[in-house]
Amino acid sequence: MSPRTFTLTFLGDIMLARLIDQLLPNSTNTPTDAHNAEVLKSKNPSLAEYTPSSPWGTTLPLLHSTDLLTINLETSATATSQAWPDKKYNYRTHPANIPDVLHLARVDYASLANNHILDFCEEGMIETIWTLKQSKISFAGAGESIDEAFKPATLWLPNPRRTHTGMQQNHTGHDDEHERTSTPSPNYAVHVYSASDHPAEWKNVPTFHFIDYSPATRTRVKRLLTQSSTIRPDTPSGSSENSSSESRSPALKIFSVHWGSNYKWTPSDEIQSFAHFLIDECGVDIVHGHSSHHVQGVEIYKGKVIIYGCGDFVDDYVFRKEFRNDLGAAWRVIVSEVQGQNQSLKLDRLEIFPTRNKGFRACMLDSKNRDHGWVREKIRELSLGFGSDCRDKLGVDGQIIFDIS
Ligand SMILES: *[C@@H]1O[C@H](CO)[C@@H](O)[C@H](O)[C@H]1NC(C)=O
Ligand SMILES: *[C@@H]1O[C@H](CO)[C@@H](O)[C@H](O)[C@H]1NC(C)=O
Ligand SMILES: *[C@@H]1O[C@H](CO)[C@@H](O)[C@H](O)[C@H]1NC(C)=O
Ligand SMILES: CC(=O)N[C@H]1CO[C@H](CO)[C@@H](O)[C@@H]1O
Repeated sequence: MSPRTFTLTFLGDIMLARLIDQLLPNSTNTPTDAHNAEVLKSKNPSLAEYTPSSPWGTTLPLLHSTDLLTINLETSATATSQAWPDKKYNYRTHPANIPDVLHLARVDYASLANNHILDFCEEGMIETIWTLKQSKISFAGAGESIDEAFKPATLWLPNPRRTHTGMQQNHTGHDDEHERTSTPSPNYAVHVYSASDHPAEWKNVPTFHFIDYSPATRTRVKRLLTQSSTIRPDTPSGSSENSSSESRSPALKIFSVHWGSNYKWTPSDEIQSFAHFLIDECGVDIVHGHSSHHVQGVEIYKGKVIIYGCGDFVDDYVFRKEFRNDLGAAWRVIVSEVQGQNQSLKLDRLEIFPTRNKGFRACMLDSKNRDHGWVREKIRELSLGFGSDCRDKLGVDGQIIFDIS
């Protein structure tokens, strides 16, 4: 039997508040935004047809073809109106938008450790969490309890939530249907943690996973990632293994992290050092970094991958030409089974699909498009700063490819 491969797709900020909240069918009661949205719609009639699938623009076929989809949810989802005081931007989207919008893209996991989850105080955070629970979307980074905020979410490959087989077979021409159906294939557990290094003010909220770059954080994070690394008993239905799953480590550990200053091309030394620490000492396989609002570089490090900044995927932010914060990407990691070994996956490559947020919609960029070239050049230049280079040739779908192992 040829080894199975799986794909995991990572997106940066999904910001559904303010104008996007007003354009969606369910909106919070925010008169200024409502007025601004009306003005925009009168100038741009196509916005009148904005639906829950609109934020995903033309990216849905790509998102639907992945085995696991992880996003940073850059807003609270609440109808409460008690805003966190003295904060410049307080984001909320109507909770009724969450199941519609996130299910349309088949989001599996939403990272909640970011600088907006508490924008409408703890009440707004709790409502966001209930909304995700009701929508059956996994999360970490904030919770109703400390445990829920800090412990990882457990996801599975193949993904039991996908209606298709949830895997891409590598058709080498000699794969054997009979063998595949008679031998039960293992399920692989994937743990996803989330944390944020800002705002500093929220470090005292016990159910918000705050990190800094101190030795104390390292000690705590290492304990968390190495001690909670056994699989929780919420195994998917149809999973045949039992006793062994209790003590076994997950096949992949993902650390989703909202870090660094906005609008900086290069992460600080302490961020890079922390990323290496996550891989060297905590067993992390994929670092999913976000917050910068524009793409940053990639570092291939000891057979693992660090995405320092995904860029924004969809939002209503002011356009800054210098940073091209309208450009982003879908980041897809391809993993494959290690033959001859049990319960083990290795990272094969990272594929980056450049996107542009246009009219509050994420759109795939064609490889002939100038903006595609811009993203490609930027990621290449920034990644070379970490000693990591992509292939000269794009993939068949125009994706930028970094080989991992
Ligand atoms: C959300 O919007 C839809 C369509 O306008 C409406 O039918 C539904 O009642 C709204 N839900 C809530 C909770 O307001
Ligand atoms: C399929 O597997 C072969 C051999 O392991 C490898 O050379 C090839 O690149 C794989 N193809 C894809 C699409 O992953
Ligand atoms: C794989 O699992 C089987 C049955 O549990 C065991 O006999 C075998 O030694 C394992 N192989 C490796 C390489 O761990
Ligand atoms: C397939 C398998 O591992 N079955 C085990 C499930 O757990 C019970 C009790 O711990 C074992 O007796 C089975 O062998």
